[in-house]
Amino acid sequence: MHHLHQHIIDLVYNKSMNQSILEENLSSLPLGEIKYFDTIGSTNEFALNWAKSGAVDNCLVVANTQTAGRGRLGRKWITEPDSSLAFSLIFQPQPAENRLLPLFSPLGSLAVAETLSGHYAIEHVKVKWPNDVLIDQQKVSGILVESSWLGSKAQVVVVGIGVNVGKGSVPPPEQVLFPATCIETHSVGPVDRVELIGKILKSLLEWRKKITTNEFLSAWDNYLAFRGELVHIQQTDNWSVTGELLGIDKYGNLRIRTGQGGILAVAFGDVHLRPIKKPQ
Ligand code: BT5
Repeated sequence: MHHLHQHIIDLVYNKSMNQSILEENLSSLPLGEIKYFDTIGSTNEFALNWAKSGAVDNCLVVANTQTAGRGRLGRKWITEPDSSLAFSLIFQPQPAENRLLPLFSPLGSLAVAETLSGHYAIEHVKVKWPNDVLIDQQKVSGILVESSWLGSKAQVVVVGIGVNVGKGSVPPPEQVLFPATCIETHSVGPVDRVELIGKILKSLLEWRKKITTNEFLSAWDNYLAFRGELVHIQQTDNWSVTGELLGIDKYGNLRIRTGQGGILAVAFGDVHLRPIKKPQ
């Protein structure tokens, strides 16, 4: 019953998203073509295929709900209808960007973090390296960057962003590995998804121009969660490390001070980062 009630609230406030509303509201941004779907498997999957059949730089795929939304490593991303934002932006990387592919996920998380704190006055917005945006240590957004390659060059980079907007978007605790939240739990009033995507995209496209600069890195570094804290990083296989989280370097690697006092750079890849609670 509670869920139904919430669904109706989400419908009333957030439903107004469709092809023409998006085109109209995003017309001031330097985007390519926009494709909106009420239901889709995964916007990232669609974007990768679309790129193969001619989508140009900055084309955008948006969906109201995804039936096979994906996270990293075959994990799932849950996109509830009418209350979530799910979209993918297609980039054809410039040569300079091709050397900095690991920074595209930070590009997405910076845009989301900056939008939430700058435009929606939400406090305690942080980025959990490498790709989650947190509010009060709970996940509000996830970013999945996928690319298709020609030889050693990425031909296409797809930046996929999922954001929990209304309360109906938050998956039940048993379906998530890390606590989840949504924007409207923390914002003053209801949040319009079309307005939100416009603000995120504006920030993202602006920061893309600066992806090679220190300004970009320090803006991103400012949002880094767990700095100075003890964290545990686990890679898929047998490798893991525990140490103090120091920050990121110019390639987007995470810097960790290990127990032995050495400093380690952990590459963005398939990693899990967890804070370690200090004894009281
Ligand atoms: C991510 O992966 O966080 C990347 C999510 C990217 C989603 C976007 S939506 C548009 C585009 N199209 C796609 O198909 N994907 C992208 P990862 O770090 O692997 O986290 C996945 C984990 O987050 C899951 O295993 C769950 O534990 C949790 N999770 C799933 N849905 C969630 C949600 N709505 N809110 C919070 N946590 C969620």
